[in-house]
Amino acid sequence: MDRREFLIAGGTAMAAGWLRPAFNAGRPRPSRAQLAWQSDELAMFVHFGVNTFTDREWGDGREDPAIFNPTSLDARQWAHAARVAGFRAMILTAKHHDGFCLWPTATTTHSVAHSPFRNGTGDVVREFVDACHAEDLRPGLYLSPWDRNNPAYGDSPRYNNLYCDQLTELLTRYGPIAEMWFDGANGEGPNGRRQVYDWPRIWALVRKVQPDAVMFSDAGPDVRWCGNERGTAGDPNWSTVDPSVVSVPGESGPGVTDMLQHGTPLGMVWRPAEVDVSVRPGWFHHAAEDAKVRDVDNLLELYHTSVGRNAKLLLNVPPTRDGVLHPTDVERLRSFGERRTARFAEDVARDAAVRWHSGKGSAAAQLELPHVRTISSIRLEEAITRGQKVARYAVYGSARGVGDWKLLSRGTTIGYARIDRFEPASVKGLRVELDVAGEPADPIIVRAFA
Ligand code: FUL
Repeated sequence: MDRREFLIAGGTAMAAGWLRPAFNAGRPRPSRAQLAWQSDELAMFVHFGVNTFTDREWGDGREDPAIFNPTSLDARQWAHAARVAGFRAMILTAKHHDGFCLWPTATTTHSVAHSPFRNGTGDVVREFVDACHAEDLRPGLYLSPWDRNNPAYGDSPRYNNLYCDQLTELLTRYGPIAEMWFDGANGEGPNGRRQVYDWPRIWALVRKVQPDAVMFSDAGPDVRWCGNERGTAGDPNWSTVDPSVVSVPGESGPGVTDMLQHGTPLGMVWRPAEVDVSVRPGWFHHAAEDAKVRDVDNLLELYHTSVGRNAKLLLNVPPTRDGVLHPTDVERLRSFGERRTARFAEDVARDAAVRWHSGKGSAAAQLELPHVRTISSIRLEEAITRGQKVARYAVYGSARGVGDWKLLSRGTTIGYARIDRFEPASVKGLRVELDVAGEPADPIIVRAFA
């Protein structure tokens, strides 16, 4: 534990009326896999498939595999661009709603094996996973349950078997998969029938074959959708949920979006939020959107409204028909990485002397910097290995070191990370006041940036 961590004990969260009075001893904490997932902070999403060639967002399943022909596919280029920008994981659409499989599956002929790609001997999932390893990224896969091509879809037991066979192929052929990504889309199949997915079976299969993978969906079970595709986690954002609010992916109902956005204060299950958003208007590449790639300011904003709000950012960057990322997207990724690195390069509170106070109903950390510094941003971190506790906080700065405190920012939850920006202020002293619920508080980390 470094010097900037300190214990804040005995605070209360009574001011926050929506909190229950105290944590119980069994409060949820992240698993090893959930911790690893969150500390990636940034993952890149890769939407690629027949839609790339038809210029559509949702294929109807009647695409001819012959259209899939990325002549210069280079997964290493995707992975390198992600790595350079500071991303630590990457997730590929192994199968989207159109049912076209990017790996040579035994379950259907609707796959790369029946396309001109590498003369029918190609395997995009393999190239993707190899590229992840080469660039030190953790691989994840999206296997859409909705399948508009497969004739078994809608014959629920039959399709569930086939879907589990597809999952088994993906989870047994390619080594460790860090994240399995599921959505709740559940439209009609080619025969007009609706499918009833067997989620307990699907989840149990993943858990059994790859116990270290996290599973994403509206209903987790390990990490949850943040409730929108705009790139913003809720504020507050608890990593805990009441799992009865959304028990299967795709469920709608009162309170669902609210819960996905904010979590449940002191909820009984640890299920942190993932923010999926595209760098372009669409999820798949469309040449018509080449001038609509988010700029660097916009990407930094996304970083603040996701990672800076206790969530993970899953930023989609779709390859073109050639099978490479567009130069504009590559450039934006690189600048995003550079701007972030420059912004957070020097933690001016690193050598601060830290004192902490705790008493009945209040807890505060006080830092004294070696010199007066101008700061405009602060990053707070809870020790989430012991759960999430802070319900409210306020940050004050003092130009003299102590006394004459001026409010710099205030907010609700912290969790893994909370990043605030404010008008530049000259400070020698920093004071962070916390409301924690009930029990003794745990170490928090305070970082400050120019
Ligand atoms: C949704 C899909 O319907 C979209 O096409 C996209 O893949 C998005 C990330 O998830 O459920």
